[in-house]
Amino acid sequence: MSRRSRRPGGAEVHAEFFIDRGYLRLEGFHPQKRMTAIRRTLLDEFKRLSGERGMPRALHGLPVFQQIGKLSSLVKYPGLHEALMTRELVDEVTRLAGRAPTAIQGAQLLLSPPQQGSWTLENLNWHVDVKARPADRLPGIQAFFLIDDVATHGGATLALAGSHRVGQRATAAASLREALRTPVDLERKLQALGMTMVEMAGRAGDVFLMDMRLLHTPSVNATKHMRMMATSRCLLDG
Ligand SMILES: O=C(O)CCC(=O)C(=O)O
Repeated sequence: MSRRSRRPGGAEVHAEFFIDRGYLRLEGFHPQKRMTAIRRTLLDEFKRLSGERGMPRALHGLPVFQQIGKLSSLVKYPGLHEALMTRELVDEVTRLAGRAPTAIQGAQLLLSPPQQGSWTLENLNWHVDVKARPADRLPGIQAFFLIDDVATHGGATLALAGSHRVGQRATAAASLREALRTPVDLERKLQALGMTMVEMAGRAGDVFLMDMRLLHTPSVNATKHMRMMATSRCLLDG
């Protein structure tokens, strides 16, 4: 049994929070022991690829966010999907969505090498992975898994809680685009739009479930530790 934290009110409070903010953090959803086994293999793979150089040769000279895609494609962990996207988690997704996913994409690693540079809100890659049609209908729920502890500014995915409703408000969408382009005083500007920035940092075993209409982006790993996360998308038909 996982040691998932339960807030007062349980499932209903979870669902209300998810509908309002567009995400939910399930602390300690997966047991630490399961994450440790995956983490060890990933670290061994990283060392094997790096040799004496401290960084895999294939990453040299690549822009920060391309390093994530490259490193994640070089490392394999057979059984990753089954270890992370468990029946219990699919049930949680189904409860939140109010219907079962029609397709679940295989889990993909999200690995960032250590010390990518200074942490910044400049030049991030804010995006959504699917178009919601109609805009007020949940198109899917994306799960983000913490395989290792991820510290603040340790390369965790960033998401904009509340941005799932912006598709229905053209003026807010324009203000948001402008705020993200010039991210000075960003927290205050987001607050004025009813949004908050969520950094998916936390402990190994935590899972974040995200409404796929939420804007999200990779971030810079400014720490000395490799960022070890994974993701899987649960798609919902009309
Ligand atoms: O944390 C990351 O590397 C970003 C992940 C992302 O944007 C995605 O999976 O859609």
